[in-house]
Amino acid sequence: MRNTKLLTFKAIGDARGWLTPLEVGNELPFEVKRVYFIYGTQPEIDRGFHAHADLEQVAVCVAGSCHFVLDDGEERKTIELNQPNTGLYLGPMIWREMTQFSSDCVLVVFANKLYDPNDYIRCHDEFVERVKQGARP
Ligand code: T46
Repeated sequence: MRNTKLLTFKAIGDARGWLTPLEVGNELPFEVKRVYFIYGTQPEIDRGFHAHADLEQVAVCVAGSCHFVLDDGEERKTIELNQPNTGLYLGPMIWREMTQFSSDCVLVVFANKLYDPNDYIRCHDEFVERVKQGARP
């Protein structure tokens, strides 16, 4: 799907456990301006239901699991995140719904911009209309 990508990071293991490094310009494809964590979401709760007009993010499930339902205005697909060494790149104009959180899920999200509520498209009809009008990168 356009503007989304699964990223596989290094998992460096030894007798003590695992370490996954994320470096800007290597594993992370943009300068990071903001990091946030989502945790304590119960399995019956869904989140997201929006797209961003102009934001790049990488989401990493560092504990537990959750599903991302992705929609580029033409196709829809579901990705499960359940590994600390897997990242989901989300570019602009991708509708996302996060579902099926395990109760121990910790989602870490890296973003290339500071928080801007005006960047959110929260109406799916408006999102599809903007995709049709070519409002995609
Ligand atoms: C996204 C998905 C994956 C802030 O004050 N600063 C922030 O950086 C963020 C991300 C949120 N907030 C506030 C805004 C709301 O009052 O935190 C509250 C919850 O945010 P929201 O309802 O947007 O959370 P989700 O889980 O629906 O969506 C979040 C991100 O907002 C969004 O960019 O792509 O995770």
